[in-house]
Amino acid sequence: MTKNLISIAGWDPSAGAGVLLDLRVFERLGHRGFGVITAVTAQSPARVARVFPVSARALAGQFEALAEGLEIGGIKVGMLGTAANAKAAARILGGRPGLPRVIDPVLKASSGALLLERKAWPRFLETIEGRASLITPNLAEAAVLSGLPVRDPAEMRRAAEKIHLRSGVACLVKGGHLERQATDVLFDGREFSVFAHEKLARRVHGTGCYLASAILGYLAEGRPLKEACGLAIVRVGGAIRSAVPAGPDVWVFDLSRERGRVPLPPRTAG
Ligand code: PXL
Repeated sequence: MTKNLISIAGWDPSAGAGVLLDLRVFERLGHRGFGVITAVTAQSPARVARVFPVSARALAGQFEALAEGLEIGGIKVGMLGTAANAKAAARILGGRPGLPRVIDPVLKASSGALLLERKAWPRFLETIEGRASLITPNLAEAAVLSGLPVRDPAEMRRAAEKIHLRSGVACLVKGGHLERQATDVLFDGREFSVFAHEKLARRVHGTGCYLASAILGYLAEGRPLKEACGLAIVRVGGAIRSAVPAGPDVWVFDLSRERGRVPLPPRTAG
């Protein structure tokens, strides 16, 4: 069941997000993790100070060399930095149609730094069209990608549907920033699934990276999309409870404190 999973994402030296976090999540779920860097960031858990994107050639070159000798079991895409890198990542995803592929459309850090240059935003869904199993925007990202206001579960449904319509990719809109209850809404192209969970009053750096990586880990095990999303959402809740403080109003995951695998229900068919 162990698969080789690749994270195509940014380098966060504080290890709270990006490739460094993704690999630990993959390994926590029993997989092997590999990384292709899209951008180097200078940051602390609280703030992204600078972003230094790598060239699209460097991105493609890393992947090609890695893929030569590796049987790939799934790909996660996170921060991309530039429009050219978004295209390079889309080309990679398009070349592996049978694989589980999860895109976390990272646009901006909570502290405001751009993690994808703004000129790539309007065509992002076109760029990735039909090339992934799932896209996982938060409320702000869903609003940018759909062009609709996204403030409550009804608006999340409309945005998920529009993002799917424009991209041909199933969409999980994450409601961690909703005011009261945290609710995530999945639209798979046919039906909606709503995942309601407790809102934990903690701002944990890297939550989106953790969730997308965990979903990929469960998809790579052969679980259906809805089940993979549900399991990953529960898993992230546990990880948030094990997080540790890393400054004023910011927490970070500490995977060494997450004991064992979260017990899983038996695999369902489909
Ligand atoms: O959480 C978004 C994110 C993703 N990837 C990298 C980041 C951040 C936020 O800081 O640095 C590399």
